[in-house]
Amino acid sequence: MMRGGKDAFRPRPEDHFTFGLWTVGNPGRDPFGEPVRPPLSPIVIVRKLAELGAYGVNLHDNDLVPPGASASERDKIVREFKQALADTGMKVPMATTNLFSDPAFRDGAFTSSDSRVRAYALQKTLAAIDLGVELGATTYVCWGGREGETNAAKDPRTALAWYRDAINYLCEYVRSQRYDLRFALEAKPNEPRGDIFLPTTGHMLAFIYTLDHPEMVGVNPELAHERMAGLDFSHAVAQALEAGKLFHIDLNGQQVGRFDQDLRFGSDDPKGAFFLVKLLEDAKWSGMRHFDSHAYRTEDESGVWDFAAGSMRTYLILKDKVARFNADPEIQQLLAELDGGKSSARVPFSELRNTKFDLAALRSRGYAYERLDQLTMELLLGVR
Ligand SMILES: [Mn+2]
Repeated sequence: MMRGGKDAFRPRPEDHFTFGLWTVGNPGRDPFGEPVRPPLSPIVIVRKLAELGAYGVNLHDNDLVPPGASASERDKIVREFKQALADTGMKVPMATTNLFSDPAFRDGAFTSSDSRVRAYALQKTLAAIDLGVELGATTYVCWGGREGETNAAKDPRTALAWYRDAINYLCEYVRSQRYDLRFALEAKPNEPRGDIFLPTTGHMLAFIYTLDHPEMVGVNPELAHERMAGLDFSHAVAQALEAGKLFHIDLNGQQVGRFDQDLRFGSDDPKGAFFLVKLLEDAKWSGMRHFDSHAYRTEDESGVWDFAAGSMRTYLILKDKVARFNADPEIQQLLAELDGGKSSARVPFSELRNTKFDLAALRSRGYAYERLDQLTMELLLGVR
């Protein structure tokens, strides 16, 4: 639907935009510099995002409950957070576990060489699953941030078997508790360390079918992570959608071949962002549009809210461009002609061996993709 009027690109809860507490809450730390912004409390984040039109927030266990909190401290924090959710109508559709900050996870979590670390990682994840379910989450994301340090230490086949055991164990736990919860595995090729096991969404998809309960496990593709690997993000998302495995998605911006930039959605490669939005909207995908990104390190708090509002606004602008693309007579005419126009008929499989093809015509035809792509660019650049 094309939008109009002064509120044309104003986000609404029904647009299903969500942010991690860790995204707008990012204090601007980097490997060479200390934090530049004071921490924002989860309650402030919930209230401000609700004002901006978001649907909900997602969290790692430790984004809400600091490590080492007592049971009574935890309960107080969770109670106050739930009150903020109730006051604003904000939801928590997804939760995850921090399995990378604690020095105990220096060799990874589910694939650490130390079986005690692997067991602790599972224990921490069970507690985080309980917290997520208590807050209403129905999707649980697993990102193995530090899995895969050095090949001198372990046979990668063994590490993958440990990884599989961990996900199988977590699925059994969810089944035993009768939780309404599915897992979404998030791939990343590198960072914080040189290599991470299961580096792309395609690797994750293949891994899922080796699990005991593949029906409980899908993927959480992240734009920046596929782009870091130099891949077309829309292709990864399409494969997940087509397999019925797109359980969640992380939107942001990223230049190929750089450090993990986590830029504002659409701020880099707007054309790639457009084709992603087109894919999700054409597929009528009903999931959350989650932003896993953060504001430039230059920003103060008001810059953080500009970043959050901009992320949602860009998505809605691109969604409007998708509607324009789908309604553009010249673009649609070019698309309709691709398969030889309306007069062409598919060759029935039974007649394939005896069909004569006009190879001279097939060899010399043009596809008009230059014109199609230019029309797309003109639409995106605002002159069409
Ligand atoms: Mn992510």
